[in-house]
Amino acid sequence: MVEEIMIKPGVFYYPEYFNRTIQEEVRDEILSYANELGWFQPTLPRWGTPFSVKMLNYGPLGWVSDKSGYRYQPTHPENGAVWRPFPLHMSRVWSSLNDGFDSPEACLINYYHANARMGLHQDRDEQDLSVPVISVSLGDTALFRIGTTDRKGPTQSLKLKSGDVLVFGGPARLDFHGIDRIYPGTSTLLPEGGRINLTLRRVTQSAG
Ligand code: MD6
Ligand code: FE
Repeated sequence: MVEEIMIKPGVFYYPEYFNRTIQEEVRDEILSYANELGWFQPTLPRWGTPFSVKMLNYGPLGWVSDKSGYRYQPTHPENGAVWRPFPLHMSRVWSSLNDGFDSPEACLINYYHANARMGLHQDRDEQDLSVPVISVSLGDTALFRIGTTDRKGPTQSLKLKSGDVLVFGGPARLDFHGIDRIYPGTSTLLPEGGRINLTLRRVTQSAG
């Protein structure tokens, strides 16, 4: 039994969608991956200011950001390695919750230490904005904020806990959102604490 809560039209929240065993499997895969390839440090276009989160990707395309801008590419920006394929549980959550949409092409992994955050932004680097983004949270609880397509519009907040899944699409696909803070010590999943968020996306135009 999975509980589904509509936050607003297009945004659906599934608390503890991944049980502890699955969370541990995904965690172990990510930690071995990070150990092999290393996280990359994204920076803001133009200024080159580092983000407070570190990143990696799974899948044929990965989201990267550096001085030349935001884009999707098949390789790690710091060492040229090809991204690993999607973990089984990530492919499964897409088939279950995004049934009928073309397969995902990218899975961005964000790692937050206790003081990291993510400013309000829109996800608009994908060609096909009709396909929802699916987000999975692991580790410490985070305060997620979601607004409207107007950066200054009203916002609502939601605490995302380890194992929680969010489907973000429909009329909300271009709504501004971000992570205001992490609550340190709220989960035992990650050996060094902090939070990992994975977002699965369709990047190129779906056929038909
Ligand atoms: C995070 N999430 O939870 C950041 N983007 O760490 C996102 O930026 C996000 O949760 C698009 C759709 C769902 C998300
Ligand atoms: Fe986002």
